[in-house]
Amino acid sequence: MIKQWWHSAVVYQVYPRSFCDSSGDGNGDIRGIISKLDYLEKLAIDVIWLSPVYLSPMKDNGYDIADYQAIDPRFGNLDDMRELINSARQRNIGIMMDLVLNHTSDQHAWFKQAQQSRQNPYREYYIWRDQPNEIASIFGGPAWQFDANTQQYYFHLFADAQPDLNWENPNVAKEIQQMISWWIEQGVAGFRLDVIDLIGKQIDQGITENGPHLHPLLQNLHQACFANKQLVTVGETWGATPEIAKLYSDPARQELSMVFQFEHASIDWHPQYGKWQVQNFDLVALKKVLSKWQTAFNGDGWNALFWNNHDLPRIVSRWGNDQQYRRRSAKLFATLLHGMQGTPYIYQGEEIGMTNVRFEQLDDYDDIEIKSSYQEKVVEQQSLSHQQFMRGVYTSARDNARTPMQWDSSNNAGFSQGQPWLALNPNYPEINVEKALNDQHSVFYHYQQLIQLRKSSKYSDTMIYGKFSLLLAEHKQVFAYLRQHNAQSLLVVCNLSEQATTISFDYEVDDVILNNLQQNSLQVMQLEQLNLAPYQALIYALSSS
Ligand code: TEU
Repeated sequence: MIKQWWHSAVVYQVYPRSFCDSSGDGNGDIRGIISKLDYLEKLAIDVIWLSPVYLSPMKDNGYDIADYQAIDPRFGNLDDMRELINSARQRNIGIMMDLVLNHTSDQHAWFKQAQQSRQNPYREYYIWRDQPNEIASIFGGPAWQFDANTQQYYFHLFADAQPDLNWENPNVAKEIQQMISWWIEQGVAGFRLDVIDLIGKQIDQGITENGPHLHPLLQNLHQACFANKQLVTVGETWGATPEIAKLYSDPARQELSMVFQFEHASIDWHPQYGKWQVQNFDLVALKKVLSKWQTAFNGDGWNALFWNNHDLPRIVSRWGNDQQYRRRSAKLFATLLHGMQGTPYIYQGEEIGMTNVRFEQLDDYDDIEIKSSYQEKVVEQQSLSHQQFMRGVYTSARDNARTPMQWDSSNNAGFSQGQPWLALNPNYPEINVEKALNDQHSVFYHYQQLIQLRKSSKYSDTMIYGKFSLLLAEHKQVFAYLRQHNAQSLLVVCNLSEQATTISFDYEVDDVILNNLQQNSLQVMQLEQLNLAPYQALIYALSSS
């Protein structure tokens, strides 16, 4: 495998509206991010994935872009952005921009033009039909909105304020390529491509995901923008199987560096109600899915590793224990993920073990997906009761990840001097960055150690390139695996349960590299009888003899 700089990189996702507000308007901003670069440098991440900061009416928090080459005034301006890129670069941190290429905002100049008349040159930048078909919007309701002025329907896979671009029109690709090249000139390190698996759609055949034009479009994009530039690119692909992921990330095909697959992230979703009614967590199924992805590539693809992002609930609340074992289970999930092969992504607040939130009222939430799904499932179809839906919100809603970052125990957790756009999680006096930094056993320092192990230890090559093999595949509590590279073997052992358990391996320990419990190493040296405490996580170096 040809080594790439991003194989050993760790990415940190910033959701700008909720990260740090320097202006006091209640919204995080770019200068706020600049003020926290020292913190991110201390964590030792390499790349910041910046969720959208472009001009936007914020119907979907910036995933509805009105101008790809302007910064929304809530977040600052282009000078702030350039300063962020430069200040980050001085700390060897690259900026990964979020490209939303499937759709724009209905406030984008292209769409405003397109709405003028059927003859407008921008009309074909979007998708229009006289009659809607049966395709539904991912946010609920039909994917079609009637435009009274021109008497046709336009297509939108997300909110009606997010019209889909028509990628069958070569002018769309051309404009997008110019825009991307402009961002590359500004010095960014790479891109995350939002719902990229939707751009090859064939509406009239009812195909939205993985359409026939998808890979040719990406190859053109690569050639026009990414080739020979040492950028990192990651596609968001909800519909990827390992075979499909290879099409994107096989270096020989020149498309993307890697993709986010969501098989593990939707493993407990209900067949009918999806995330609004989750099913019991099944560890054996999770092990199966993740080890399938770990062993799918042999240099012809690369994994993106993540538990969290701005669309997913907090992992410590989801499959860990965010009460009695919060710190320990947060460290466990970190160990499990960072021990695997691929590029790890950390979502803001994950590194201090931030948890899901429980607001009383639906109105306390902001997310358009919550509102439109409520409208569809509770009000219109009446397939879920209000209480059932609220339970779904508490386990799975996107706002769980979007409450403001908890910096300290002062007013508004040090996030803002003003009125935050979304309420804070009331647990911020207990869970915050200041506390974490003052405690050498905090979740933060566990993440820091994992990053250090990957990037600058004698185990780096094994952490990055080691071959993965799952152990104890059928064990109902323990997730254990080996990573092997040349003569070196690492063993990762995690007890994902509230019960202690004893397991046995036929290996000899050379060293205990990481333990999320404060314990004398001698207590865990004997692998033929290894007693694991609830949520205990360990990484061993094994003897090669
Ligand atoms: O997400 C894609 C997407 O499909 C999500 O909306 C997902 O289905 C949902 O959260 C799970 O229930 C991307 C962005 O990450 C998301 O924030 C945007 O809302 C969406 O695209 C539209 O741009």
